[in-house]
Amino acid sequence: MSTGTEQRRSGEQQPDVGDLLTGFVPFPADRAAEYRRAGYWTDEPLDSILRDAAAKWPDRTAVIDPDVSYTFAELDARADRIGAALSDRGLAPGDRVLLQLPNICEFAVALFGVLRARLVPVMCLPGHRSAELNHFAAVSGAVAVIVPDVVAGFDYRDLADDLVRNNPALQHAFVHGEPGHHQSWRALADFDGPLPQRPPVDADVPALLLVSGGTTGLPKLIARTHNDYVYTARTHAQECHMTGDDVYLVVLPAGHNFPLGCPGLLGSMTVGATSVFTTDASPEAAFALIDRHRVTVTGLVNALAKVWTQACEWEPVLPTSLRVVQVGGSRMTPQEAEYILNGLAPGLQQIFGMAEGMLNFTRPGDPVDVVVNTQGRPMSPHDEMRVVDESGAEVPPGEEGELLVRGPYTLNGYYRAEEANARSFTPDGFYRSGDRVRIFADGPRAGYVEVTGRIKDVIHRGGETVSASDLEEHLFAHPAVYAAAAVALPDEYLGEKICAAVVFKGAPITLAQLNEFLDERGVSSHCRPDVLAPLPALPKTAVGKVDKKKVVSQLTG
Ligand code: OOB
Repeated sequence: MSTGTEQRRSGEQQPDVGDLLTGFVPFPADRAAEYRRAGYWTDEPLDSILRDAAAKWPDRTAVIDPDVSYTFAELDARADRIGAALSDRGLAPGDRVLLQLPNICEFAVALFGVLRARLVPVMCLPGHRSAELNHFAAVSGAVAVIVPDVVAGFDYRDLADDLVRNNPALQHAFVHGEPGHHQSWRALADFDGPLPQRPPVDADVPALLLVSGGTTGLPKLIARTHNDYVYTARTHAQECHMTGDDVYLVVLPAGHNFPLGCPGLLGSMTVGATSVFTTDASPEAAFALIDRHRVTVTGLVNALAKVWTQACEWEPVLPTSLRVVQVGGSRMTPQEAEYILNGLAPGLQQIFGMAEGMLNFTRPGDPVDVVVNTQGRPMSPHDEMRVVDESGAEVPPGEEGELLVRGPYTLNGYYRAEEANARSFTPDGFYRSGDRVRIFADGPRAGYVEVTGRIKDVIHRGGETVSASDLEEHLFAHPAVYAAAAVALPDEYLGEKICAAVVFKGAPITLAQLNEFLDERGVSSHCRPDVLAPLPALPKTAVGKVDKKKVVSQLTG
């Protein structure tokens, strides 16, 4: 099990990973030793999750989509075949591969196939387009891309052409479906040859690259090590009391940290649970699937959880087998949490997570007050959290500030991003999350976190700084409001003016009516919207969070 450690200890040569470690910031040796001592890091390669599941539960169903299903043994064998084929094509250990498949079983085959070949997948989302993909290719130096042919009217083969044209290192484009002039996935899947024999994996090197979830600028790459990601998936599944009787629905894009490893697909595998893939998140389709496969657990972003809850009022088939829904990704008010808890499933688990690592979540059995009013507590006893003010000094217990984190599965630096790293980390290695939080100091919520907004999500109106999330909470309290985003629009006199972009449940109200309501709630006059923009829906990011950058660009043309 601990081959990686032994190698480091004996000073033997590290297994070859090409240039993978260039621009990777490893865990410092003292903390790494501590995490190993505590038993968190087990020096197992990430793909051992599937190898072990196939050994323990060969005949159990691992993955299901509308077209196929594979047992753990079948998935394992398919991954080996893809791994062998990719190695045969000349892809070498440590090489990066952009992986952009939709939520289908082949996603799992590709992920594990890439890992079996000792390659490092870059986990792209189906919603990413040329700007993001070219950025990921350039930063990671990827040598290959795996895409579907056409999904939802978008031809990913054209995207592959674009990538090959712009990135000299990117030599291979594999297409699942009709390959056109690219290499076919089918040929890889049919390959009949052995996986090359290789020295053991060093579990302290990156296993995969996740993309950051920020909505400002292009996403950054986050190298997650074998040790930290195996620990995340396994521990999260345990902490959620998942068992082999559970069935997990992968409905958010599978390459996102949440449905992938929190506990998601990988966590499910660690306990022998089945994962069901779907590309259709509509309540009608999802409820039918949940019913058919008796799905017990799923992870949703806030906006989707609300849509599903609302649909429970009229859909003929209800998701009655759901034991718990995990909701995370963006701020959720207590009213929204209550709405979801009362309308969608008997259990709600709030998750405050990030691709960078750190996970907080409410636990099974937590009192309703905690489940509704907090975003949970840290996954690991070794997670270190500091809440600081603008000067970097820790605030008194229970007060708000920026969350800084460090721990056994939180990154120590973005991949190949020295400049961002100088800003995003403290000298003693804490990640500056940019999230505004409070950690409750006493009472039943003690030790639990409340996310109150983003540090930088403020509107500079005249000389005042207005918190967008505070205003959103007030907007949301109005009975006519279904969803709202407070954004800054440029203004000649004020610098920025406050715009409330609002989706109404029914007939819209006027700005004057809205401001009268805010006045009654005691919202000071400089914090009230100057403009009201009723919208049919708020634009979303690739994973389905409200995309404020897009809200602004929609409104400013
Ligand atoms: C998840 O990961 P990312 O990387 O897409 O986004 C992380 C950011 C956090 O820094 C925070 O700003 C926000 O998304 N966030 C939340 C939240 N969960 C995430 N803000 C308020 N309340 C929450 N519950 O979004 C993610 C990763 C793993 C599990 C769940 C979510």
